[in-house]
Amino acid sequence: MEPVLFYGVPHGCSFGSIVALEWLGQPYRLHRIDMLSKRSEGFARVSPLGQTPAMVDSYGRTLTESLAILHNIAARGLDKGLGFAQGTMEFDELNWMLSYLHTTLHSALGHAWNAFKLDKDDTAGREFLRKLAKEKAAGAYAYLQGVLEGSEWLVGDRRTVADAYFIGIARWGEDLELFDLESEFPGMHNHMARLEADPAVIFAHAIEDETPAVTAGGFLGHIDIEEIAPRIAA
Ligand SMILES: N[C@@H](CCC(=O)N[C@@H](CS)C(=O)NCC(=O)O)C(=O)O
Repeated sequence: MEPVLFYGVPHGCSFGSIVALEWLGQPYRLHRIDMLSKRSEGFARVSPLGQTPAMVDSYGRTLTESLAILHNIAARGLDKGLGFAQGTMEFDELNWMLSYLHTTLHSALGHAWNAFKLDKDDTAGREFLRKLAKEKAAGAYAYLQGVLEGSEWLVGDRRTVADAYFIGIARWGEDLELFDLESEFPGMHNHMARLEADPAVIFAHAIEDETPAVTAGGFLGHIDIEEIAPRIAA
């Protein structure tokens, strides 16, 4: 059976995995997780840490962590240029960029998500975390803008899973009201604007927002946890 991606709302980093699956164009299903609510037992079997994204592959094996999922998708999409063969310089460059996006940009903006989840009365805690997020993320945005000065895409000369992952997390700077990206990082904002016009990105927004979503062909619909459970390998 086709792989199932568990994506999180609101504004999950799983957004990038949805975009990558659309670019891949192979059959897949989705399962929605509200990250502000209690997780089901079924989901705990797929993602013991309770985080999204998570994936059940066509053999019933579970996979968590964006980078692992994106590499899985990229390996199935080498013919589409979504990734590169392991052992090549391009693969190392893609792996490096994905790691940078996760360990630097995602973790910087993660401080602001922690502020969002903090007790409303803890003003000092919220302010501290937001300041930290802004400082760290500004450095990452400036760095990525520099990368994009010499290149149309984050890695190589075609869109890859790095661009898919990037658009899912770079948006947080404005979602969390930390930056006005257009005026502060115009070069990076241009890359985001180009990606925002991509049908796969439009699709992923529609999925998150529960509005009509037009797939490039791979999306076969949402699936319930009860239907997935028997497929999960022991
Ligand atoms: N290292 C994980 C982090 C995933 C992560 O931070 N997921 C967030 C959404 S973007 C999440 O599930 N948050 C809910 C929680 O931690 O309870 C990855 O890269 O996949």
